[in-house]
Amino acid sequence: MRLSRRDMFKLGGLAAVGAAGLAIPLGNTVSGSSASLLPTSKLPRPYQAAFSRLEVLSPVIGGDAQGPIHYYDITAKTGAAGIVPGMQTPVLGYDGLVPAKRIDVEQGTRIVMTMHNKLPQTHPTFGTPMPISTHLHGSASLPQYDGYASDITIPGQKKIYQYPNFQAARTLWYHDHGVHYTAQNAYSGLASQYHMHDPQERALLPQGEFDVAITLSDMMFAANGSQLYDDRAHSGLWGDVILVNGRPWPVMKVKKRIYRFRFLNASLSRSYRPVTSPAAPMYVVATDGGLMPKSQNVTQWRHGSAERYEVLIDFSKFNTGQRIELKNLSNPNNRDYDNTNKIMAFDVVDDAFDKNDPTALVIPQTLNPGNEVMALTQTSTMKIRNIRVERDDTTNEWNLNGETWHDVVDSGYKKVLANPELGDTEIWDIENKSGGWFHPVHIHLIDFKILNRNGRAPFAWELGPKDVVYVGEGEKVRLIMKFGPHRGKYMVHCHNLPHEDHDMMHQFSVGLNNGEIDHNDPIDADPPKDDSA
Ligand SMILES: [Cu+2]
Repeated sequence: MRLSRRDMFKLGGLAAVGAAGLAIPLGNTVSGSSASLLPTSKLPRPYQAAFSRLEVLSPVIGGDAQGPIHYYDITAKTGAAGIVPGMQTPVLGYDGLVPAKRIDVEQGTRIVMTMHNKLPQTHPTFGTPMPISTHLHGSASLPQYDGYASDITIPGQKKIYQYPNFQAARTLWYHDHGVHYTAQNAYSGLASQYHMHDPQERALLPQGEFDVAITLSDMMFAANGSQLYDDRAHSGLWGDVILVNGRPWPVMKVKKRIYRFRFLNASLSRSYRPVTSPAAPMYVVATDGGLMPKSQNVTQWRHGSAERYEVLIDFSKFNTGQRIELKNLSNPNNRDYDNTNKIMAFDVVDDAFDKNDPTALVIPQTLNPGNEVMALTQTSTMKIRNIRVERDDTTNEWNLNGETWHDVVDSGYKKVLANPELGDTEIWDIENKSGGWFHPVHIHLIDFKILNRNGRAPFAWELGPKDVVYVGEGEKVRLIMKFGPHRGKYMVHCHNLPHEDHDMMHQFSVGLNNGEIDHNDPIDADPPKDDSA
């Protein structure tokens, strides 16, 4: 493992300096013009590719006495993607596709998804093992269908997942969560969006052509066009090529109206700070858990891995032929290269659109004032839990309160970070004393409200229901959440995936008393089946 001076400083020096918070400006270091080993002539250039929309997967439609059910049958397998012009990159994909197709569903329609693992025994590029576990991020699924990391489906098996879709409309995403190799699997393509609609969101926000999925990722390439993987002693992977829906820095044609963009940061480690140039009016309208109480005018936002922000961008005042770039101001402790300050571009066209569409030219102000999560308030009797996100410099392993997923496994999956009763509301303080890293922390099952960050108000773009919180350098974030509607064990982890895999993941239990049989045990309740037939 090659280490830069900066890494040596981080790995060796931080413990010696102490965790009191470093004032040294480690951030936004340009670590070279590129990370890929492609010849310069082959390296993708910004704004050469056309924007590509995520295709939508078609279900088999059925139902029972409780209502409609959509059935999906998906196979995780190897494939090839044309990311670098003139080259084929070996990938892993749902149905072999990168980007994988998206799932669209209406609230109240349940989904049954059969996931086949037809991957080889080892990763074709990285040589890592290929057990998978599929997590629908943003769904209050039962524990046995939540993609519990150790509930693995090995090559030759299948697992049938059930998704309830009773929650409010939101942007979800399904991605691999297999224990210790989530980073490689997601990096190679096992991820896509999942949109749940409801009548409230349909009435307020742009739909169809004007409701656009934007999955951000970053990648680096070997000379032969295959993916390079270097997580820098588990610190993170920072590619030099920014992809939007699997295309490098694409250009999208936009009409002179308001668009709704569902931004998902599917990068393993990189965080973004998107900004438009020239500035276009931007309003955040939904966060991880759906509609915010009120739309929030922003000029930029900080976007960590796995967070979703739905943003309205108004192109109505621009001229035909004008180009609006979506640039990336980045954040401290990313590794930035020549073109990682760019994401994509919008070219304004004069094409017709329906001016009677109420979402075309008017930004809605009030969205979902009655959201139950955003109505939660702290009381003096609530339990407060403190969670420290830390690194053990002797092992290069990350932990939560000094414990790792390894400790959970060693306990027979009994050890928990928290054990609220069903229906309890708690305060979680998540603290990052390190000056050298940021951690997007994801709590499964529930949506939470960010009460404050270092005692100050949350950022404007965070004023909605969340399931991932960016815990920046030296930050202490206070969250409030109500536990339910299911009992059982759920994961909590960092969503910088090399951190998660090594081994910054723990679990909490909801409503499980000591010694009680867990009928929704995430490993035993509905295990994968042989798929050789
Ligand atoms: Cu982390």
